[in-house]
Amino acid sequence: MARKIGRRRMLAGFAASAAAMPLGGCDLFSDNPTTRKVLESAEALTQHMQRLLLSRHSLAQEFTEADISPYFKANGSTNPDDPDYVRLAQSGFSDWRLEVGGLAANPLSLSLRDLRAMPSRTQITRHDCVEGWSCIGKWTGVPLSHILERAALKPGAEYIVLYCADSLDEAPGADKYYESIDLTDAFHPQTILAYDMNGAPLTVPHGAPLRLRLERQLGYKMAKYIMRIEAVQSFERIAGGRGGYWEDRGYEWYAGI
Ligand SMILES: Nc1nc2c(c(=O)[nH]1)N[C@H]1C(S)=C(S)[C@@H](COP(=O)(O)O)O[C@H]1N2
Ligand SMILES: [Mo]
Repeated sequence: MARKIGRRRMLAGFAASAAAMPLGGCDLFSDNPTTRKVLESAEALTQHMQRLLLSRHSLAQEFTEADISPYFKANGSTNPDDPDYVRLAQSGFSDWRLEVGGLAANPLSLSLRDLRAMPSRTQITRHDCVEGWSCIGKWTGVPLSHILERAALKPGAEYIVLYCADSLDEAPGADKYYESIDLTDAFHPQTILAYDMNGAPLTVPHGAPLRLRLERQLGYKMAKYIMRIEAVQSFERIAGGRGGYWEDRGYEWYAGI
């Protein structure tokens, strides 16, 4: 009991001091360096606590066929207009290849048929979007660990970057969608490159021909329309330098749930 009150007091104290901070509402995600530091250290703490409390390797909850959502919302890009992508989609992705490179001793170029011939994993999981909706779906694909083992990562590789075909920004030459994850998440058993959803090939709205499933993090981490993956030591010099399309626009890099 004493503990509960202590915690409540602490939270009340935190709320009071947060309220006292000289912030206009919209400053929260602005360039205010103090704000950024506070947010970044809070993010680091969340990541650290989650990994202490739940093991780095614990599994996200899996569901049954009966739990699958009858309607699964499609979000973000749902129909990329990139000319190369449109051409690949028109021929049923028969000419599409997943390029695997960067810090890899054995770079790969894999067709959908190659991926479908690899070991697969199927999982029924809940997708949580940062916007506040969730849907349950069944996903089948190749464990990313299998591909990375085949590619033989070189020493120094710390992150896997996933490059997508689409952009959410219509300006010519705009940044394309991309994401990055660390090797702990890349080798997690539920981290798969999915080509099937609910027992059928992935549709364009949901990321055809290949999308990431990363079940311990929020939806925006799960890159759709993947064209290329790269092992890197740092993502500082890629696009905005924060490790993802939405991260470059203020979202957290580690979006643990
Ligand atoms: N390439 C790409 N991947 C993306 C997005 C996007 O716009 N482009 N949106 C993200 C967001 S915010 C979510 S919630 C999920 C949506 O996946 P869904 O369309 O299958 O629901 O994809 C994520 N991956
Ligand atoms: Mo999302």
